[in-house]
Amino acid sequence: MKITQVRVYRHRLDVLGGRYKMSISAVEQLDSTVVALVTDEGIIGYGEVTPLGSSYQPEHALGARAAIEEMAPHLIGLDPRRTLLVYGVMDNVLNGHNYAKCAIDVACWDATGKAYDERLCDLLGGTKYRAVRSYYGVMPASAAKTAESAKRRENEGYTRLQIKAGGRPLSEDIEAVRAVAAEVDPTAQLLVDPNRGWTGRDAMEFSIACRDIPLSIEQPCRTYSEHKALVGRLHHPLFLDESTTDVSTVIDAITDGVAQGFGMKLSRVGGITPLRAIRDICIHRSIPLTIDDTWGGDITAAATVHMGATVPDHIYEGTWIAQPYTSKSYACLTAPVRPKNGKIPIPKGPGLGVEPDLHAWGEPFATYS
Ligand code: 0XW
Ligand code: MG
Repeated sequence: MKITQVRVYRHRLDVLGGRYKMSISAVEQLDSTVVALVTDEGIIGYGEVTPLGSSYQPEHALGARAAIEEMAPHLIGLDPRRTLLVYGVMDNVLNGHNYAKCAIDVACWDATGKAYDERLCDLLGGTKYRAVRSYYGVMPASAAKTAESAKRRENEGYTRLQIKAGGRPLSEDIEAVRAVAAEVDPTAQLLVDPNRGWTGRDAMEFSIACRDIPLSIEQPCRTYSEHKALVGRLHHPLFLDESTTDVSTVIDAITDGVAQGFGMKLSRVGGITPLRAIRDICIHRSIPLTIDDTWGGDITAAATVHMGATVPDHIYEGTWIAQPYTSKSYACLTAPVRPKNGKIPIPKGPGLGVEPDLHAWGEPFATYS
């Protein structure tokens, strides 16, 4: 099987309620790039990259399309089932830009699943589950409002709640988290995520002030070094998210004792191929991780759900997908990928199990052959 054409589609995704806010960035619309790898056997593989605006991470939508343009001509003639070989070609023609490589890599895995008539989760080692646990990100608000929305999500079936923090006086974060902890069931898994909005001192003060509450802290500071300086100084486990940019940083974070867990994003690390390596490293070191992405429609959601389904239960922290936060996405012919009672059913069918409604999508943004 050979790739004969690379099509790039562009979609606008709208945020439900108008705005998704984090400590130092907010988004209202997302710019999604979908890659379709067309093959000589009639199989088409799909992959997507949707950065969370341009300031959440160094990734941005224009960069994704520019990087795909640079790599696309080199993909023609390759067999998409040889996922490592395709990755090698991408690395040879372009250094870095993992997020753009993600869209191509996911499309290769989708095509592989379709070629062998296997679901992606089965290609990745198999699963015992029909659905994966999801978790909910509660946006920063007053203590009372944060507690109320955390309770609402718990009632919807979410057993893990991520409380967004940062971008305001630390005392307000502490109050909000204490209010949530008092409101939800003691068995709820709590994680506080300032998305790089705290200083190291904020993280230490927060951890002292909330010492009595079982929770984890995710990516409080901007840099890896700031988190390294926190080793031994927190009373809570530290998860890294934005700082873990590739497989190598994950290895460092584990061996340096910096991270006790990861908020892991498919596009940041470069797709299924590198994420599979990270999953395996975490299995061998018993490190908990989420399997998420920054944003995306059903293609990204399916990719993260399939991978999430293969993570052993004792280290699986759930999969966040953007659908509950999105009012408008691209059309698909298959059943929507959505959480129900806090769990996301694994899409049926080979590969990702998602079939775009190409008729509704119209003309591609670019085509390479
Ligand atoms: C909650 N998320 C997984 C979704 C947004 O992309 C941000 C992210 C996070 O944990 O930072
Ligand atoms: Mg995070």
